[in-house]
Amino acid sequence: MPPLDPPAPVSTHRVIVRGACPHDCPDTCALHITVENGRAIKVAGDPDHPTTKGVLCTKVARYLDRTYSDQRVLHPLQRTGKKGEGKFRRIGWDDAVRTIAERFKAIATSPDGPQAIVPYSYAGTMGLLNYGSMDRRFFHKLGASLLDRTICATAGKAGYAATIGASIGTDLEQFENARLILIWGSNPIVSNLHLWSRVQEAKRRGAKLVAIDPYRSLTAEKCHEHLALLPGTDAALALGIMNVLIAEDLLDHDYIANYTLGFEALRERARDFPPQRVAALTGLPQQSIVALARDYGTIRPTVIRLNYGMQRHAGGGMAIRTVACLPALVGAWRDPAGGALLSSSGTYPVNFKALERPDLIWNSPRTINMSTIGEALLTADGPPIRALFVYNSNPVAVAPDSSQVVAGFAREDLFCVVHDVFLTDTADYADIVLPATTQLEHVDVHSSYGHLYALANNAAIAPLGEAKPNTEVFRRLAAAMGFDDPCFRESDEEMARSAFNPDHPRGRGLDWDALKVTGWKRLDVPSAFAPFAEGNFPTPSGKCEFYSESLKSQGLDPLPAFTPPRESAAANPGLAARYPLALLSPPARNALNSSFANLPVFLDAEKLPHLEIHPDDARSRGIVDGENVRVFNDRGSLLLTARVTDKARPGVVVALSIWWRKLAPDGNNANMLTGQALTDMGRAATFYDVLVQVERTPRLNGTASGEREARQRHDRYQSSSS
Ligand SMILES: Nc1nc2c(c(=O)[nH]1)N[C@H]1C(S)=C(S)[C@@H](COP(=O)(O)OP(=O)(O)OC[C@H]3O[C@@H](n4cnc5c(=O)[nH]c(N)nc54)[C@H](O)[C@@H]3O)O[C@H]1N2
Ligand SMILES: Nc1nc2c(c(=O)[nH]1)N[C@H]1C(S)=C(S)[C@@H](COP(=O)(O)OP(=O)(O)OC[C@H]3O[C@@H](n4cnc5c(=O)[nH]c(N)nc54)[C@H](O)[C@@H]3O)O[C@H]1N2
Ligand code: SF4
Ligand SMILES: [Mo]
Repeated sequence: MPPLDPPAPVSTHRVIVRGACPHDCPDTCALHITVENGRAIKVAGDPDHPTTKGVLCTKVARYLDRTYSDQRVLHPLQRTGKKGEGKFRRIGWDDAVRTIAERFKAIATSPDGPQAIVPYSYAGTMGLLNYGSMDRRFFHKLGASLLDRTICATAGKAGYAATIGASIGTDLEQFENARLILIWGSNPIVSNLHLWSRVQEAKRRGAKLVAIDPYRSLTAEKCHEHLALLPGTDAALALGIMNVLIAEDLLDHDYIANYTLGFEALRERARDFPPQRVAALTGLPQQSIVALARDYGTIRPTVIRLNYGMQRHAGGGMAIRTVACLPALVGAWRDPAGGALLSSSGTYPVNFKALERPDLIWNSPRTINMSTIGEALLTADGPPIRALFVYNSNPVAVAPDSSQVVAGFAREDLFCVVHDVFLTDTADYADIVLPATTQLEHVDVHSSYGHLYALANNAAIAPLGEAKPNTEVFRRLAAAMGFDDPCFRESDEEMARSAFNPDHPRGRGLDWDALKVTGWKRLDVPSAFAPFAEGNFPTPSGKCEFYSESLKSQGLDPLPAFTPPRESAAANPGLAARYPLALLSPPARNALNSSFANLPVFLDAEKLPHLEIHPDDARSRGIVDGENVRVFNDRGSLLLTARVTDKARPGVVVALSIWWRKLAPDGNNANMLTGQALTDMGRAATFYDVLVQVERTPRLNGTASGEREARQRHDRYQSSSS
């Protein structure tokens, strides 16, 4: 086997470089990149890494298509057309950096001040350096507005923390030892492949799999049972399970007495949720609820894979909090293969203070919520947003309520910089576009939110064209702004060395110089990690909190509770009369949010954006399979091709996402229909709390013209990229 050393950027022989997948996926695979004469020729999973096991998803198995795509942006660009047109001319890096620094200085010294400048970034790359380090330092020193990064997970994170204390849960590697696995608001075949292989192993060993999802996802299809509840009713189901566990005394009294807080109050609350009522709230048969509770109360070990799908609703935080109470009631945490997993990110001792340097903040800046960027661009409280710097994100495609988002980005008086690998929907609105490196071209260090290994990503090849990593862009901008703190001169290697806190018990032995040679290392936790076998919850009380004083102090219900979706017949019957169908837009298999959705791996497989609709809902609207339909609500409308299928339960329609707007037949995607209302906890987006109506459309009738339109858009896009 060839040597596994970080190579010189150009080498004359073949080497394998150790890397890590940077995408927003819980699996954070360990990569082997084969490089020959300075060119990457193969990207494979590390066969020795215990969760990757040599397997990559189809997207990243074709990573070279991304890195060497002829659609890459390889030089800085300046806008020549109107906002949104995507017309640019090539400029030099010095020019680009000077232009940005001059605009930022002018805004910072104007009466509006530096808070009129806003960073906008999310998890385009999850490497700790390129996710958040030099960029944060730069904006803190500048005095820019802070960004609340709420687009994905903050409702669930807050809900889980209210019960458990931190994002710590069952080890992915233990799932194969479980006997009952509830896959709850999660679609691992699509979004967590390496957990799915453990679940399949458990199935082979005789475990029972239950999917809880309004949609018969690829995963639900492969489970023994599928409970297709109404969207946003998970907390009611969990309270119904509790009701049965208590009524039939299927509890672990000893665990409850020693390691939980507030059981008596919870018992009272659960009394309000008898199976009959829960059946009405969730749309599930009463006997399924009782049977599930009996299984949950008697089969050991039992584990729940929760994912973020179920928290994109008004009551999303409380839904996760409520489900997270279940394992303690039955003592499931006693077993390493029991308990629950939402995210493992809280297990890592990441040294955010060292990376991001919040001590550089000098002006108590305001915070802009990324989930309401449309509103913020049009009507911010305080100084108007005059400049936006977008990186690691594609808000014009992914942020809710596209009409407002697009109107905001189209403001001619907004100075917008976009740093990306491709000319995304967002880049089309930029004044300056900067070329970003892909993971093969830069160094980074990784935690994960699905397993328990730290990983190193060595640069496998030299940057293509004039592409630069995020860290280098902000280093250059800091220099141009005259920021002279030594922290702005730190190299990526120096920052990588400070990424983990070595004094933390779980961080022992996490040394960058060793990590970049070995590629990955497990956190210092036992191989049979059972974090809460004997309590030790990282909550204020040290117990699993059925009753939460901290929720109460925030004005929230201190007990698990059920809040119906904001857009539902229960909460808003008038709206539901006009728009009777709930729309879900969860991830499509061959894209990662909007990443990869411009590449052949996605477009060849998905072809056109679809709407999955139940035969009953289609029939009553006269819709036949393959026909184009208009999906609409008060926020906007979208053209999709109908797929009549009972995968969508009656009353629910599904549009797998996230399409690039400019590659879709009508130039829109599902976020035309999503709204900017926020969740109960964590100020997060409510992407799946959406009501719509669907009708046959006279426009674009027949898939052929839809496909032709899509192809024309695609060709226009290809010829516009540099
Ligand atoms: N291939 C691929 N993988 C991905 C992504 C991707 O885009 N593509 N995205 C990544 C990211 S950023 C994230 S956050 C994760 C998301 O990972 P998941 O949370 O697994 O993804 P989702 O598809 O959002 O949600 C999973 C399921 O939740 C269901 N769901 C929706 N509403 C409800 C509800 O109210 N209750 C219940 N019980 N279920 C509900 C959806 O129908 C869907 O099948 O995946 C990551 N992995
Ligand atoms: N309708 C609907 N909308 C959704 C969701 C949904 O399920 N339905 N899911 C939501 C969720 S869970 C999430 S997490 C968000 C995701 O939203 P985003 O975080 O915006 O994710 P992506 O769409 O993948 O866009 C990431 C961008 O970062 C770029 N990028 C990658 N690496 C780098 C780098 O090193 N440097 C720079 N500068 N750029 C880089 C990529 O090319 C890509 O254009 O979308 C949300 N939006
Ligand atoms: S996207 Fe997820 S499954 Fe695919 S290679 Fe990356 S970490 Fe692994
Ligand atoms: Mo996400």
